[in-house]
Amino acid sequence: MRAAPLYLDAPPTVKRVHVGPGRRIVAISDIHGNLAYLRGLLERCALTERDVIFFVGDLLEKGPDSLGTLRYVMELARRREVHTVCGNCDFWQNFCDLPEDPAQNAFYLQYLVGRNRGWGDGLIAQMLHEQGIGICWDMDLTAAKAAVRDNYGPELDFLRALPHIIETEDYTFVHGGLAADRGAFACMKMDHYRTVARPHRKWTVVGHWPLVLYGDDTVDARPIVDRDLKLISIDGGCVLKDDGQLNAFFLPDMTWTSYDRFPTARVKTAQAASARHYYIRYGDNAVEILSEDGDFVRCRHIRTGYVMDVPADHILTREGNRATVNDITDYRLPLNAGDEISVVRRTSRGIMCKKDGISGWYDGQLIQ
Ligand SMILES: [Mn+2]
Repeated sequence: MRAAPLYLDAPPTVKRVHVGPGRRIVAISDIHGNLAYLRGLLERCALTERDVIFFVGDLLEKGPDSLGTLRYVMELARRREVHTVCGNCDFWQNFCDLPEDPAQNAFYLQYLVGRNRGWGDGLIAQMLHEQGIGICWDMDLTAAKAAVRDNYGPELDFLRALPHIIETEDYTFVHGGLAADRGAFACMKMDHYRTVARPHRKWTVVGHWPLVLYGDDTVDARPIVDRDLKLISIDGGCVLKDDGQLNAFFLPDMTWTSYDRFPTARVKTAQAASARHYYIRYGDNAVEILSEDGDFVRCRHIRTGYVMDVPADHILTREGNRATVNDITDYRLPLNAGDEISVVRRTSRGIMCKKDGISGWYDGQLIQ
């Protein structure tokens, strides 16, 4: 396939897919290079020959293995019916396909050397490592582009062919949201789409915006089915959130399953939900540190004034008593004795855990 750069304000490309009756659709979004989660999730889906898989964008970036994930999805698409929409982290053909431009080169250099602002090596960096090409500020980007172009033809072709929107008889799949008049990039990177979307004629499945960010005072990664908007939002925060999960949503049944890496255990004693709790999250995470006590710090959330004890290693940046913190809640999960939880982390003040997609704390002992 010849060079086909994606221009961000170009109209989105639409692919039409005929699914036919009686088949199960499996929708998965935002894998972000987490191949282990994808494998674990697909195992949990118990796929049959008649299933159709729709990847709803952001296969790549931020997670540990973008190249491996891309190759895995390409291989899966040879064996099964698989359709993939392009997410805002997926159009890396542009590294090779865009005309030479100093500003663009500066962006790619920053991305490569800065390891995607600290998230880690992404697709192009992995390809360059595989080719033995060093990444540094004075690297030869023209030579690097040629090496990627020459050695990754099938991978680049796969990315070039990704549509931004897929329409079936009954459903629409788009990574961010529908904004055709604003161009392809807007459809891929539509933040908090559910808060701006208008009702859809057809059920529309989106990823991109981690579900937990729609939550108010709890951390809830379960898919949202909004019947007024006919909108299904499925990004479980895989990779982006420390305790995130990869969701698979099944149509037409409107059921789902999920996968994460955390071991499960049963709780010995019941506990009631905390009466008051809050979720400090990305984008609204400025706090004042009030006091420090061992491996916890007492923080006051600047915008709301809410006071919460936070594990000290959740501090992302700090200047004096002002800090930003990684996503954290103080929600005490309502649990019955014998309930199964996923153990995210043990701390000196209880267990950070999840139950049925909701994150919180458990104060008691686990059944050994
Ligand atoms: Mn995205």
